[in-house]
Order: sequence, then C-alpha cells, then structure tokens
Amino acid sequence: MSATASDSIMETGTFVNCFLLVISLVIIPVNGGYDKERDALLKGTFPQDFIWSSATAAYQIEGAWNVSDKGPSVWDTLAHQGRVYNQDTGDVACDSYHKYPEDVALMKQMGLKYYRFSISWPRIFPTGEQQDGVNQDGVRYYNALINELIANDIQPMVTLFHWDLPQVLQDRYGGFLNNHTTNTTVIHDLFGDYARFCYQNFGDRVKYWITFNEPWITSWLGYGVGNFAPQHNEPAEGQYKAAHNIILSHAKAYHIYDDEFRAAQNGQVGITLNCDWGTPKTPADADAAIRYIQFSMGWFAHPIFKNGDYPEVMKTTMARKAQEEGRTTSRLPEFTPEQKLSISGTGDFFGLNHYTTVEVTDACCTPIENPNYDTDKDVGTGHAPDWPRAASSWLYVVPWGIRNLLGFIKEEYGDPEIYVTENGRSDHDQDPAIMMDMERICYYMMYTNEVMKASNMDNVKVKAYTAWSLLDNFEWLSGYSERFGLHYVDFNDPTRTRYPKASSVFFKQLVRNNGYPEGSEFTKYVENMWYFCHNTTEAEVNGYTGGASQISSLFSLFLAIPMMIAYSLIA
Ligand code: GBH
Repeated sequence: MSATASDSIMETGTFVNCFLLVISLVIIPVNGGYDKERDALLKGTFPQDFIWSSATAAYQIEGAWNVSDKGPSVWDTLAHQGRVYNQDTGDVACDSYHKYPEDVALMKQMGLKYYRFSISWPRIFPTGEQQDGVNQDGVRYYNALINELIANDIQPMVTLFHWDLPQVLQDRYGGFLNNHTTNTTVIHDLFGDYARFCYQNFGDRVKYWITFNEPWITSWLGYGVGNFAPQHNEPAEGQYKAAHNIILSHAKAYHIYDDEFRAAQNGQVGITLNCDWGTPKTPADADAAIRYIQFSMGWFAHPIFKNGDYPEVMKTTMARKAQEEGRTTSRLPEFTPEQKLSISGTGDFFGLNHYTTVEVTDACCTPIENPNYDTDKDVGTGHAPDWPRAASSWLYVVPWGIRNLLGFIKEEYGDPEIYVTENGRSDHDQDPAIMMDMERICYYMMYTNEVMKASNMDNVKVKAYTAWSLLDNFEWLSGYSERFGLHYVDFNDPTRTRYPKASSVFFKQLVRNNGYPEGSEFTKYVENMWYFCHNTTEAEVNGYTGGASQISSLFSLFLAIPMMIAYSLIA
C-alpha cells in the first residue's frame, strides 16, 4: 500500500504531537504526585470578612540600624560579626524606615486592607529597659507608619517581638535564659513593660497584637543550636529554658492587655507559632508524626491554648530521657500551678506561620550520648522525592499540608480562630531577576485554595491569610540571597526602588475575588494554570496520554500569565 496524502498529514500530526510531548516533558517536571480528589481546584469564595494581608519584620526591612538613639539588637551584633551569608547585614535592608509611605502605597495598589509588621524593641527602648530612656524618634516612626496605614484604610497587625532582642538585655540578663525557674524573672517584667508601652502609645489605632513571632526559632535556633542570634549554643537545655521564659513573658503581656487596656481599646492579643505539617512516611510512623508536631507547635500551643502545660507526650518523653541519662530532673522545666493558670487561655487568636511539610519516621528509642532537642523527639524527617522545592533549602511545596495542619489545630485546640500570619515561597537572587515569578503565583494559588478548603469544607475558623512577604528582604542567615517578596527590591540600588513582580498582580486579583468564585475571569485563568502549577498534566490526572493535554499545559505556561496581567491592567 502506498502512502496517501492523508497518511502523510497524520504522520506530520504525530510528529508535531511527539515534538510537543518531548518539549513539555522537558519543560514541565512530571510526577505522579497529583491526587485527583485531594488536589482538585475548589471554586468558591472565602467568608465576607476574610482578612487578606502581607507581612514583614523590623530587622528584615527597616534599616536605619543606628538612627537617633536606637540601640543594637542581637541581630545587629550577629550581622556585624560577619556571620551572615555574603556578610550581608540589615543596616539598610529595604530602608523602610525612610520609605514606608512607598510600602503603604504598594499595599494600597494591591487592595490589601491589613498589614502585619513588627516593632523593634531596641528602637523603642534602646537598652530594652524603659527606665534607661525612651527613643522618641522610634515612637515617632511607628506613629507615622501606623497613621499612614490608617489614612489608606489599612489595618495594622503588630508583632512585638520578631527576634530582634535588645543586645543589652542579652548582656545584662542572658536574654531569655534569665532565671527561668523562679517566679520573679526580670525578662518577663521587661517584656511586659515594653508591651504596655506599645499598647499605651499605639493601641488606640492597633487592634491586633502578636506578642512573639515563632518562639520555636528564638528558643531552638537562638539558644539551643545557636546559629541564629544571640548564638547561644546549649542544645541539651538552652531551648527549653528560653521557651519557658517566652511562654511566661507572653502570658504577662496578655494579662497586661486584659487588665489595663482591653476595656478601652477593644483589640485582640495572640501569638504566632510556626509549624511544618508532619506526615507519616508509613502508617507505622503515625505516632511519630504527632510527636513531631507536639514537640514543635505543641510546645507553645498546648500551654497557651489548652491547659497551661506542655504536651503530655513531651513531658513523658523527656522524663524517660532524664532516667536514661541518669538525671534527677527533666531537661524540660515545669510550670508552677499558678503559672499554669496564668498561661492557659492567653490567646485571642491562633497565629500560624506555615511554609512546608516534612515526612516523619519513628526513631524511638535509641539513647544517645549528647542529647539535644532534635534527638529528643525520637523522629527522623525527610521529603518525598516528588515534592518540588523553592530556593530555601528547607522549603518543599506541599499545598495539601496546610489544610491538614489547619484541621489539626481546630481539633487539638478547641476550634480557635486561626490567622495565617505567614505563608510564601522563595526564589534565588539571580540575574536576570525573576519578575515573572510563576512558581510563586502557583504557590499562592495552591496554598490559598487549600486554606479555602479548610475554611469552607472543614469548617476551620480561619480568619486571615497573610503573604510572606510584601518585599524581598533580609532573609536572616541567608542575607539577600533568598527572595520571598511580592515586590522586587534591588539591594545594590541606593534608592532601594521597589518593582512589582507578576505575583503581586496575581495576589491583587485573588484579594479582589476573595477566592475563586465560579465563573469569574480570574477563576478561568486559575483553571488554565492548575495542572501546570501542580507539575502535572491533565493527561496524567485523567489517566490517558495524548498531545492535547500537553498543549493545554503549554498554553497555561505561555499565555495565561501575560493574559492575566493584561486583564489586570484593563480591569
Ligand atoms: C519565617 O520563619 C519568619 O517568621 C520570617 O521572618 C522569615 O523571613 C520567613 O519565615 C522565611 O524564612 O531546622 O534550621 O532547618 C520561617 C520558618 C521554620 C523556616 C524552621 C526554617 C527550618 C530551620 N522557619 N525552618 S532548620
């Protein structure tokens, strides 16, 4: 049989299809990770009063590290010792101390009605102690920022402590290691005084207070491993002492608000905890996964949101370790009955920072020579091979993790109001800059959709979603090498000009739509993007192979985003 014209057209067609298939396999990492039910796009909107916000922290954006009377913080010290990647420092950072009106304008442009930022303790009290003097210029700065926000109809959500402890408090009292077992610990009172001063001066306009950001980081990385400021290395006990003091300092600040300000100011006080979701590697690792979460989030959440005391599994594990180690007392300190009473119930809302998920395996019970917090948990952690990664070494993209975690918090802590106070994804600092930040768009799309499932399908009282971060900024030990921003900042440009990335346009549309409403233009774009964002193809999801679905993924990649941006410009 000789070849006919139609055969040759077929052949050409097959060739084109194969060509597209090969191209798309190269461009789109294919994995079998997509679960049709679990990962499907949910259409619908968040509750009417849902809070959309973005976040920053003082040391990461302000700069002006020694302007007026500002005292040094432990992060100024660490950075000036050259301990940060590339010897970067927060001396100038995004220069938000001078450029805050521009920051507020960016939020306004995105339609954000809330902003989460932190106050630098040593910018208010240079030594950390009010009796040594107040830096009036610091008070002026935060008043100006808050007023600028209010004038633009943006509600401030303020963190009192985002890791920048006054250096003097570290030197005078050991910071959060200060006398952790007595009832008259100086650091609790000093934190209380600082909180009171902030309520007094800013509480007429600030209605959302977060006492501590991620005490896990301060405790373990700051006082246990000691790679974060103040770099105290005492991995057997440092973290337990620091956490103990932080929990009591939090409770103190909460009660000061309750007793002296709540009636007049009518705001809310909570705490923000970080937690990776822990998923068991095999069914046999289920208890280990729970233990992982109880040792991280539960360490703080159990006392504050449950019963004033550490999680049972933490106490029994640490008691067993004490025996094995031949100690008479546990390395995990105990709260007195009065302390338990004063800690329990000190959260008007549950602040959650969540970025990633780990796979947990059981590692119980091998006694080891030099115990530390990591080995205390008796777990191993890893990552599934098909989880995509961000620029930060620890950040794997696992959207369904946040829904599981939100459900866990609802069940475990009596259905509290949850504010997601951080969630986001990093890119590398590279040339040319990543302005069409597709992967960040995908991250926000997938994670917010999972948050919406928690809200609308699982009835979790999730009240807020906060993108980390408004701006590229000082990423702690990684300096400026990891970029989390919705806006690009050129750190070599003395004017620190901000440039919107594509993700800021996406986020603006998300806020405007309050989710993924059926039939909206925005939701149609999201539908086009969905499989691409999940690193999979429609073909794989539906179990057949063929060129058409590959083409639709390519369509998503090359057409949807420019169309979305064009749409936002005309909308
Ligand atoms: C947040 O912490 C911070 O609040 C914010 O300031 C920061 O810029 C942002 O996230 C991005 O990092 O065990 O040593 O491998 C992030 C939560 C939890 C991330 C612990 C790093 C692993 C540290 N962090 N995680 S380690």
